[in-house]
Amino acid sequence: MPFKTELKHSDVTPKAAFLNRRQIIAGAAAGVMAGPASARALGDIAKTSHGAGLATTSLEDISSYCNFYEFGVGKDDPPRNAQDMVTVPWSVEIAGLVDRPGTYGLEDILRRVDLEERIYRFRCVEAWAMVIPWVGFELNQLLDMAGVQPSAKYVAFETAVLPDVMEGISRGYLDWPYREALRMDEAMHPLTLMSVGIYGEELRNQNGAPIRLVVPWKYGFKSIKSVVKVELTSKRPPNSWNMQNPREYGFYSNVNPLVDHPRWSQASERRIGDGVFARRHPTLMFNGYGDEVASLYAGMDLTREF
Ligand SMILES: Nc1nc2c(c(=O)[nH]1)N[C@H]1C(S)=C(S)[C@@H](COP(=O)(O)O)O[C@H]1N2
Ligand SMILES: [Mo]
Repeated sequence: MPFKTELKHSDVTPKAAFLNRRQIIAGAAAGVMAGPASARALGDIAKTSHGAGLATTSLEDISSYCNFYEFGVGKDDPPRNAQDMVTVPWSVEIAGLVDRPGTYGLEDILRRVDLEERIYRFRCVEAWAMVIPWVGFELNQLLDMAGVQPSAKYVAFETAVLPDVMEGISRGYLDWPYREALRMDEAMHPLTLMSVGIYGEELRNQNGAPIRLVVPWKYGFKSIKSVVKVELTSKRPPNSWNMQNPREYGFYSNVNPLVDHPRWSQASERRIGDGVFARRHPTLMFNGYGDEVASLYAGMDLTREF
């Protein structure tokens, strides 16, 4: 667990403030409180050294240039269309090969995990990139809470299906719910986060409120938003983009400059916020996290298992 010591911080106030805020909201008329107008600060979370030195993308860009197909296919559709999604209260069902299956309330989860801020590179399969200061906790903490059984080999995730507020649900470009999955070693890896905030604020709806996955060495579509279900399985689960177009989107989706998308190069990327005419940057193998994760794929042919 290479980041554990590096990331330890003793300030527990922010978490308490965050929990308290969610409870107050839950007790009030939730719908009235939802939306970006309320500041929804997570509190004064201590910065860690993870990602120090990377220039972060502005919150303005992170929250206005989004992919969240439940709310439309345009980058500016989610910020416009996601605001009616009610995220308090929220719970996550944990099912399948675990000792303690059940429905876990988000407040309960947050009370039991270590919240941290980590700055990660984020790379979309469409060859744009950001640097995002996430607030979250390691997925392995949630899995330990549920008690993973030895027969579990994969972790599957599902996004909420809310047809009343998600205009994309009635349209057929993806088979809902949005689904993603990780191999067990990927899911247990200390880099893999469940995020609940960005820049010290609760996640905005368009970024996957109130809880989403973040897997920084993989293309962005693996980082599934607004998660309501986590299922431990023995067989490899389907994932939405692979179901939609298996030729273009694989299961692993590791960032790899040497394996092009069938319709465009992955050798370079555009940084959101740089302006359209700015110089492109070379794509880094595993999005720059190779030292931490390359060993997970030793012996695999990454041009076939893309
Ligand atoms: N449920 C759901 N999760 C999703 C998506 C989506 O359409 N639906 N899009 C994915 C893609 S393609 C990307 S690049 C990231 C974008 O995250 P961001 O908008 O917070 O930057 O979310 C991922 N998670
Ligand atoms: Mo993406």
